Amino acid sequence: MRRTSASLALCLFTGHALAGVSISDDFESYPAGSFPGGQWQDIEGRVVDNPTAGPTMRVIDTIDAFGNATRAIQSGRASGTNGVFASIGSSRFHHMSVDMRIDSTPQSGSWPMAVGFTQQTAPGQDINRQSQAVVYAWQTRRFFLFVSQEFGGPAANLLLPGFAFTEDTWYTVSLSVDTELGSFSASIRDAATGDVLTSRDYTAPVWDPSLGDYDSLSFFDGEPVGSAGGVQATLDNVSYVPTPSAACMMLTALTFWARRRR
Ligand SMILES: [Ca+2]
Ligand SMILES: [Ca+2]
Repeated sequence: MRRTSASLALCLFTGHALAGVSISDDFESYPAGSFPGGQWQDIEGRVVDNPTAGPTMRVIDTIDAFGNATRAIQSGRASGTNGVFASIGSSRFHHMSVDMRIDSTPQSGSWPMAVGFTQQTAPGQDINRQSQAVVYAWQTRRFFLFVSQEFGGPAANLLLPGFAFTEDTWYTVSLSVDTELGSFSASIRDAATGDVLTSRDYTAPVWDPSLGDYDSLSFFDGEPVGSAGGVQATLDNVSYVPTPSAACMMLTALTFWARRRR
C-alpha cells in the first residue's frame, strides 16, 4: 500500500458520505493466507443462490506481470461464488482498473472472474441479481461486458472482440461508467506493456439511472454449487476513482507509471 499511497488522494465531492473516496490497493500490506482487510468484504455476504464457505478469497504470494514477487488475492477452487466487494459512494462517474490473472478456466457453465460495479436494490439480494456493469472472463477465453438493470430487466452481454486470454497471464481490466447517460467503456490491456488488446464502448438504448446507482466495487466468479468447481483467478493493483476529472485520471496514470518503473 505504501507504494501507491500517493494515489490514495481523495477527489472529494459533496453530499454522499462515501462520494469521492478513491480506492487503491496492491495487497502488499496484508498477511498471506488471510482474507484481505481494509475496505474489502467477502462476497459471501451478497451470495444467496450459490454460497461457498468463506473466506472465499485469500491473499497469496505470487509473481507479477514483470516477474517480481508480489501479493495479490486469489479465489478458492470450491464450487459456488467467490469474491470480494468494497462500498463506494453514489456518483455520476466511476472508473476502475484491476490486474487479473485467470488461473483455471472451466469447461462449461461458469466464469472465472467478473469485475465492475453492482447495486444492491433489495436487502439480501444475490450478487447475480443485482444491477451491475461488469467485465467478465468466460469459459471460451473471451472477455465480455455485461450491463444489467436489475435481474430480468434490460441487459446487454457484449463480446470484447478479437482477443482470447491465456491462463497464467496478467491483464489489466478497466471499466468506465457514466451513470447518467448509461454509457460504458471497457478495455483489456497487457499488464506489462499497457498495450490495449481489446475494448468495447456501449450506451444503453433504454436506461434508468436509478438502476445504475452503483454502491459497490465488486469482483466475483460464477459457479453453481455442486458443479465440479475449479475456476480460479488472481487479482492485484486495484484502482478506483469516482470521477473522470483530469486530476484523478492523472493519479491513475501515475500509479500505473510507478508500477512499470518497479
Ligand atoms: Ca501486489
Ligand atoms: Ca468459485
